[in-house]
Amino acid sequence: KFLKQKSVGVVGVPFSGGQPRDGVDQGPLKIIEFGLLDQLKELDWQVKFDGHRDYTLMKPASDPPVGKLLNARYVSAVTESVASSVSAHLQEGSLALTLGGDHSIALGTVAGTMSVHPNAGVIWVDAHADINTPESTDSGNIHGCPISFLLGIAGQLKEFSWVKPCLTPDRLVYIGLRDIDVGEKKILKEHGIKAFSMHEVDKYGISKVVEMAIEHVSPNRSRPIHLSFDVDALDPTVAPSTGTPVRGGLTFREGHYICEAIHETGCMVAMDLMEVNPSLEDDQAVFQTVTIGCSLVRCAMGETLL
Ligand code: 4U7
Ligand code: MN
Ligand code: MN
Ligand code: MN
Repeated sequence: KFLKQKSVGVVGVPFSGGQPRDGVDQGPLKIIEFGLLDQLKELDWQVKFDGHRDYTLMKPASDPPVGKLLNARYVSAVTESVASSVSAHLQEGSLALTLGGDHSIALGTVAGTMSVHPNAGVIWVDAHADINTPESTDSGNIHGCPISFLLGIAGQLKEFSWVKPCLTPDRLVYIGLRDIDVGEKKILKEHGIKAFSMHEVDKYGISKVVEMAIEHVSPNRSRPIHLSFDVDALDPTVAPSTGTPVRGGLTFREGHYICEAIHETGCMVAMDLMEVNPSLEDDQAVFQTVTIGCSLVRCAMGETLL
């Protein structure tokens, strides 16, 4: 509906600067090694892969904390570049698929989407709300903050001067939340942001939750959808290799159902798959996490069970 052709631009972002644990930068490499690009071709997508870009070239020689924020200049430079990659694919009428890397990258992907589809809605699937401001963050890790920058509630930081507020609170919805900081709770309330925590998933079931989430950000499927999927939304028994696991998460099927239902809308223009860290847990856990990451993407891009 919002794409010109069945083609996908794949942006691999081997970046870990939004959080302290090494290894998440190897996510894109492992996912592609696993064969995701061929799997998408099998689904009849024309695949354009940007190649494994080396973002370490953008690392500033010195990057002292900006208030509490860590690696602010580095995150800003990488996300600005990601925004233009995503934007270029969308401008050509392709879907943009971004593989992370830590979730700070979504500051770039969502900004890129909004530059081409300014009224797009965002479905953020995550155990966490990632809406801390530079003031509210305790950790200083920017992967916990991207949404506040997108909404324009982060204040003006000269290090992030390229970021313009591009998302409104009514075009954002969460699924899977279960570990929200006190400051984040206040922000969600204050701005009336729609959120389906694991409590609502238990209460209504995943199909009702996804239907309500889609209707919220894309009423009658009138708006393009950006899906930002943090694998830690899934239960750690299902996707163990991630930096900030939280128990009580989505099951294997619930995760896939979300992707299938979003595909069925025909509105998805961009997807992020974030926080896969192949250096955490054992080989079997890594295999399990990379495997599920690929199958989530395939489902969002049209793979069906029958
Ligand atoms: B992720 C946290 F304090 N809220 O800000 C923070 F609990 O992209 C976690 O969802 C952020 O994995 C998690 O550091 C970011 C913390
Ligand atoms: Mn996240
Ligand atoms: Mn998370
Ligand atoms: Mn995480």
